[in-house]
Amino acid sequence: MRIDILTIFPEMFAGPMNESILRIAQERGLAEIRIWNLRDYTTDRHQVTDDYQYGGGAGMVMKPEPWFRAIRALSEGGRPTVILLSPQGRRFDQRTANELTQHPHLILLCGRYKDVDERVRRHLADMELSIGDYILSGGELAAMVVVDSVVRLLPGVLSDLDSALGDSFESGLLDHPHYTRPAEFEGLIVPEILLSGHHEAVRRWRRKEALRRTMERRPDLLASLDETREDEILLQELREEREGGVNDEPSRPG
Ligand code: 9D3
Repeated sequence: MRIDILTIFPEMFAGPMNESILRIAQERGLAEIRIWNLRDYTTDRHQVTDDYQYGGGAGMVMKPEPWFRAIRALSEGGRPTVILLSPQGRRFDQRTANELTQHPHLILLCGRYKDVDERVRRHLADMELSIGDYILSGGELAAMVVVDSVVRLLPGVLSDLDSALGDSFESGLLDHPHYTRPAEFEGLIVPEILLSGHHEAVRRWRRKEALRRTMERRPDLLASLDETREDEILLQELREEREGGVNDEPSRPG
């Protein structure tokens, strides 16, 4: 997969794109990620990318010409999928990440200032994405989020061991708690069942704890869960524990 990123702050990408999973994906030739400075596609002496908005009002708008020149230059040999990162975009989610793995060439446009000229949105972008309902200073961090979540899904990037299949959201539930050694740390113990060696009991405990967390923290996810007979039983147990007033959530020591 080829990913081109257009930005006026290319240096923001140096760290995240060259560490960990994204570095491995590139070293293995599974992803080719290129960062391009939008200023290099201006034609004026001062390499200006923004201007005042027609109609007046505070806040600058990104000029259309550099975007159009850049996309033209990066589109040789195919029709890339162009994605504008903006607060007006559809919310990016795991389903969209999965869908984007099917596109061999992505171009991500990182907006800055108040907005990009509407003609960029209407005539260059195939898709407009936001990463959530909070204000960022620009599209760069959002682009990094999208790249990270898409590239780790490409076949061959993750080891079988931490393959994306076991991930939270693939199951539609939050993850269950995890523990590692020691079995007791300053009096804090690991749930006995995890040390028991009873694989079926461990599996059931994990499913129940995943359901518990989802119920407590993200009840919206439960609404679209395709409940098995086991889930039904586990959820009933959780409701009964609630009525009994049992609260096993650890509290932060003072
Ligand atoms: C004037 C109202 N604001 C729009 C909601 C102005 C504004 C805020 C933040 C304009 C641009 C930005 C910069 N943000 C992004 O470019 C952005 C973003 C975000 O702020 N939140 C979540 N996802 C994204 S993707 C790009």
